[in-house]
Amino acid sequence: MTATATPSHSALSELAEASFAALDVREHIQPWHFGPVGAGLGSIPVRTPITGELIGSLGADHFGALVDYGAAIEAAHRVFPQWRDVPAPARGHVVRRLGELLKEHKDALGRLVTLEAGKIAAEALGEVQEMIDVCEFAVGLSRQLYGKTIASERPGHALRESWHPLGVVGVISAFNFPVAVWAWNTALALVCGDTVVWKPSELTPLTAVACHGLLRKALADTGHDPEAHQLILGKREAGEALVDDPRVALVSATGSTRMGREVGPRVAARFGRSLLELGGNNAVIVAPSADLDLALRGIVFAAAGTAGQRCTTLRRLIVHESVVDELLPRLVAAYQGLRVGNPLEEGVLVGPLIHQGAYEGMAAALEQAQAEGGKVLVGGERVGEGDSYYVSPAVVRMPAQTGVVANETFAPILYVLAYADLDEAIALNNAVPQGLSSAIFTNDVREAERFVSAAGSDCGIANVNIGTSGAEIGGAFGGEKETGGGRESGSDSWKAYMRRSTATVNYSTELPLAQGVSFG
Ligand code: UN1
Repeated sequence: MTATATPSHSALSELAEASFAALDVREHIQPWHFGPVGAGLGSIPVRTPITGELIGSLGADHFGALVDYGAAIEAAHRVFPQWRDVPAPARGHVVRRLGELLKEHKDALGRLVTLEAGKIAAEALGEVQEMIDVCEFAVGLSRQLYGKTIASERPGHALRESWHPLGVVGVISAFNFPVAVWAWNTALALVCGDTVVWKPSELTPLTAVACHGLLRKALADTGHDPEAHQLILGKREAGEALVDDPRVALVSATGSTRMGREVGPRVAARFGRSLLELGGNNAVIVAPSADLDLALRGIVFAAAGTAGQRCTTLRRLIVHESVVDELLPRLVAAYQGLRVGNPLEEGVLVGPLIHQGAYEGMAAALEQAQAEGGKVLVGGERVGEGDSYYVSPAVVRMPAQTGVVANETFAPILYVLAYADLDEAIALNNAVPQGLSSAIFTNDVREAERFVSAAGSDCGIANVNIGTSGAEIGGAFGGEKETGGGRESGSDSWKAYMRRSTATVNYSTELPLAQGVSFG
């Protein structure tokens, strides 16, 4: 593992300002402003994990805008009836325009993602591409919000289901996918006829303001009220405003299981809906017949990519005992070749952890793993010093699936376990509280099909011969158990953003009752 030099602070603030200016959204972000630190603009700090320093600040025209979350929800609620009545294909035009703006500004927005979340450029651009993809999906969807017609048991009656807009959708998103997860929710919610209030992670407010500006520009360009999208910046209180407000019909929240444990019951207590995408503890099984070259590449991207900070990150490697001794030295060598450092620099594959807390979480997990009999084969060290937290991704051989292995530590630690037969491997895959993503590397069709069958992986995502991360937007995304059960993005996930209405229309002159009931 090699480290690269960290850039100077002022260079990064200049880059942030230039990238933000290139988006050309200044007039669409009121009441927000972005400017250099110390320009007296406001109170929301913009930091970069690249150096850990402030690279600017966000402020508002009036203090109220910073704290009046209720006013933002009220505005989204007020605009909803008018947005609901726009025909769905015309709502799709707004999302198409958003997709165009994202294509035009892909580089600048990607750079902001790198600056605020610390992702390497290739992954940041991939994240913006994921937004563009979901916009394209949503535009098509805007002409395919299909209901069902059902054969009525009564003569002269028509029975059908329609899908109607739900209302205000609250989106709570996490730092690690600061823009794509918002786009999944917002592109779908908009074509479904909902208005949106977004509470981004407090760690990534600048990318949020940038996306807010791009969407409001898309709304204005297509002749619609920009108030259909609202942004609330803040910490826990901002999320709580969405969770507790009965005007918010659906709360779609991405984050830790701990967060979801609070959000789910609170939203349910007011009979609101929630869509939860929470922690993952994803495993790859490497079977005796696996193509080890393929497996190695898949494993390294899934485990060390994004510095281990994806909900889909590979955290557990379950290797057949006949190949473990061949695979592990190759894995260790691949890890030794990973370049850790400034994510803006070409050739770097692993950027920084988001903050000190993430580093401390990783150090504590490694300590616990060793106390539970684990052996660190490579990595796990802090690279560099100061206010930024770079680490070398770690591989830890574990004697068994012990306590620490059952936890999601949001950092690049890969625990390795050996197995003797497939039943055991599948049992290990399923024996954690989380259920997001999983994969098997095998060239045996029986094993592959078994893994993706009902008796196989219990996760929302079960892959064959690819890693656990990097899902396409076309499938439904989400997981079971402590991952929260929600499904976002492709397939028929849109149904979560609409309400279903069943209509029975009697076009006869009689009034037959269902179930043959005669009354009087
Ligand atoms: C997340 O980490 O919250 O499948 C989302 C993936 C990405 C999305 C990750 N498409 O890794």
